Amino acid sequence: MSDSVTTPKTKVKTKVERPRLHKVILVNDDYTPREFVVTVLKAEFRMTEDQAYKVMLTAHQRGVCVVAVFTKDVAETKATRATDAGRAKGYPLLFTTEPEE
Ligand code: TYC
Repeated sequence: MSDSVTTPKTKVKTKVERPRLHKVILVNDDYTPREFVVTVLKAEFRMTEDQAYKVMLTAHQRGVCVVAVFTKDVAETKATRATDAGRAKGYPLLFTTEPEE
């Protein structure tokens, strides 16, 4: 055995990043009653009446409104549950998700 010293060819660089957060977006439609949208926002996103009303109104006026941000799994679960709550009543209410920049 020789006494040769070897230099590692690769460097291990540890990189820890926060998981990207995902936005839950409320999409406006012409059929879901305003009050029902508010009820769903309060139930699924733990909003107060005031907060829920403002989000509903923003979506109503602008077409969409960001409801909140969560990790991917939580955002997708909440968006699905909230959309299903509308579907159960026959409404086209829609919540989508998208990654934050
Ligand atoms: N535009 C609906 C109405 O006039 C109310 C509404 C608001 C529906 C926001 C969906 O995301 C929504 N009854």
